[in-house]
Amino acid sequence: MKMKNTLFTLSALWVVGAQSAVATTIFESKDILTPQQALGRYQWLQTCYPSLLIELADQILDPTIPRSGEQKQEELKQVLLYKNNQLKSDAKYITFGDENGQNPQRWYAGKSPTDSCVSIPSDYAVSALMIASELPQYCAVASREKGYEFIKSVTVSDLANESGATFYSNYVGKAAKVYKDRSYQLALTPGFVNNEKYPETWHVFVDWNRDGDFSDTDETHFAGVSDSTVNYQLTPPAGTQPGLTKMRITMDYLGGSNDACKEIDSGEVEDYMFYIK
Ligand SMILES: [Ca+2]
Ligand SMILES: [Ca+2]
Repeated sequence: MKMKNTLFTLSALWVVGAQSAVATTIFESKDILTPQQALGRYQWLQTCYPSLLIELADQILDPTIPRSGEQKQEELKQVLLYKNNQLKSDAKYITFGDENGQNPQRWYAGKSPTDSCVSIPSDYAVSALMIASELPQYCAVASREKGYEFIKSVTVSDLANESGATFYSNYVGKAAKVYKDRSYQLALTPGFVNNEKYPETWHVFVDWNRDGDFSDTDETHFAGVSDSTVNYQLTPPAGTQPGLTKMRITMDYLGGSNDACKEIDSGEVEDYMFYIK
């Protein structure tokens, strides 16, 4: 573990929120966490890299008060994450990067205490204290059947995610960077459980106006029907503003729906994040 010669002084730590992050290299790291995940990050560090937290505590807490290592960790946890014993909506968490604060290896620290301890890349260090970002609560949706087909891969802009079969997956933290005045080619690939292929219907929903739903004009995209990869050109509507939002993808053997909140019959639903620039 390499933490001794880090950027670990507060003056070198940027504190960034989702909005200001757009203008910095942190934008590129895409390490965007909800308050709950920020807590998970802290707990993961407590399990895997406790000395790193103690080092940070020594920077932040009053050095004239003697504390044990465990007390330092607990106090730092309160400072970063809690207010009046409640998890803060602007909870802070540690992110990592290379000496320029960038993430060329696409490495991410854990987001929950149960994530396994993976080593920090040797040329990485703590690069910033990030402010957690709470997306609106979107309508819940899932598929009824995942035993035949599923969403195997989603690619758009700099996002590429391969996955197995679930009824619903919420890929918070997996974000695609999207410039509001450009078009993007989405590639959507189905997977089949028994290697028997079926034509699948794809819908893509983006909350372009970031009001917490997928029901505004231009937010529903019918992407096509195929038993192999569907390519769909996605263009942000005129007037789209920069910021963080959500993309939902549904794949359904029985046709799916124009309604992003309607349960689908056989297939999968996956949610991602869009970082609109
Ligand atoms: Ca999947
Ligand atoms: Ca909307």
